[in-house]
Amino acid sequence: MLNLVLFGPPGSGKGTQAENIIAKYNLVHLSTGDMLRAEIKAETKLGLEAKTLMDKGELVPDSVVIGMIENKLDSNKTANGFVFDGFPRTVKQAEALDELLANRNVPIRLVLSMVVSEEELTRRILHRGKSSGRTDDQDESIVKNRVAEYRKKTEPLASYYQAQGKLKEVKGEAPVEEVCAALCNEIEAVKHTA
Ligand code: B4P
Repeated sequence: MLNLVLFGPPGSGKGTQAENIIAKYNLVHLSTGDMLRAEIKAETKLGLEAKTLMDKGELVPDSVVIGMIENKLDSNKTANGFVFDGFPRTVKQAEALDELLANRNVPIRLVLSMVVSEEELTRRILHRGKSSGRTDDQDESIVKNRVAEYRKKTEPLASYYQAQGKLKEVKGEAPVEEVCAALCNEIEAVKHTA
């Protein structure tokens, strides 16, 4: 099973590149952001609670996203592998994911980290905000808070995965096709390893 994590700050290209990678390698896309937005759209209790936090640019509680991921792993038992997009975002989430995957004997093979400057992240997200309808994409102070949450709670995961020898960095400011090619080079290097 080819399990990959797409890692990087908001706006670094995780969702964009996940689409390319799942199509090329026939994998299942697990985006916690998309799952939360689906809950918001369906106006579930979970969605309404998540919306309050997401609209401020804050992370939702670990237990919520871990539960969502566990359900998806169980409902996709025959998948070739998963692309985790926007998950894990805290050390607690990363530890939970390692445990869920260890119980299923299908560990993470590669963590692809996309490096993009703060200026470019803000530019991309505010640009997307003109058409995405996402309230968290439309206000510069919310975008800055999302990046600050990333620096404080998510960036420490880089050393967590570095210590496992799974982290590979890719320059994320090139055109989408070039970033995709760089990510695929890294995937090809691990694809046939155990
Ligand atoms: P996400 O949905 O994960 O939001 P994101 O980080 O902005 O998405 P992404 O990074 O995938 O967007 P992309 O760069 O592809 O999370 C939203 C919120 O949900 C979080 O703030 C949090 O509140 C909550 N949440 C989600 N998961 C959670 C978790 N695990 N724990 C707790 N809370 C969680 O796209 C950005 C733009 O850049 C696009 O317009 C794209 O077209 C453009 N772009 C991409 N690549 C480009 C390139 N190479 N060149 C030019 N433009 C590019």
